[in-house]
Amino acid sequence: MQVEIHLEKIVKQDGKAHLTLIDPASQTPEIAAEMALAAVKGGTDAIMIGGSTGASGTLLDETVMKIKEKVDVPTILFPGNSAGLSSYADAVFFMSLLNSRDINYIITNQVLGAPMVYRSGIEPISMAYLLVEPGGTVGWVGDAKLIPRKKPELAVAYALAGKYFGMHYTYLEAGSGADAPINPEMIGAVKKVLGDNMLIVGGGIRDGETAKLCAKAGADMIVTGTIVEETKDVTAKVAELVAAIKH
Ligand code: 1GP
Repeated sequence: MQVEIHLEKIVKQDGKAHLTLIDPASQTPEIAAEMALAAVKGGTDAIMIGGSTGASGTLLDETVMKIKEKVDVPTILFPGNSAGLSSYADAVFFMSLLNSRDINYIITNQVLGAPMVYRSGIEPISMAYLLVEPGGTVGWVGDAKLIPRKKPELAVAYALAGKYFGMHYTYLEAGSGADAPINPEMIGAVKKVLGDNMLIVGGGIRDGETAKLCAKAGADMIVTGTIVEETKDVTAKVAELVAAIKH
């Protein structure tokens, strides 16, 4: 499956895409697969699999395999480091945490993981990963020099640098479970300079209204993770988010 082309088609067709993030460390592979199925029933377009801590090895492989048994939307790895790769997934967000102070998150993990991506044939989707306040666990783990919430011009400068490096996607990340999502001004300013390049926004989005604000401001894809873990009715919650962002 050509995942990048597939996602582009969805964004062209529906205006926006919704991605569901599942952290393999948060539940068993069986429950992860049930959550993925429920999210697909709600209309999610792809399942992202990863996390900053503990999303690796057998647990990761089994989670990807179980999810793939249940759903036919793309599975995309969202690795916290080079151990977050699994040959069973369809694609990987091959990302660099551009505003990290730690070279490991900018290039070293990517160098360590690249041969495995090459051998396994998982599709790499190049991405500039940008951490904005509050940043959460990933901000701490990735030693990010967090972009202040009210400094869109800094996010724009990073996004441009990523684009000029040839990265196809930009991800504005507030951190999983953030109490405030990326603000619309920053999303709009970044999308303006990205043009046709894809903009993903995530972190702290819990309801349709917030998802809609982010989408309207310029996000092409909205990621939600925590709310899917917390809600009892995953299908209904994802349906709410999807209905809010798609035309
Ligand atoms: C985290 O942006 C994603 O990487 C999702 O964040 O868990 O807050 O939905 P939430």
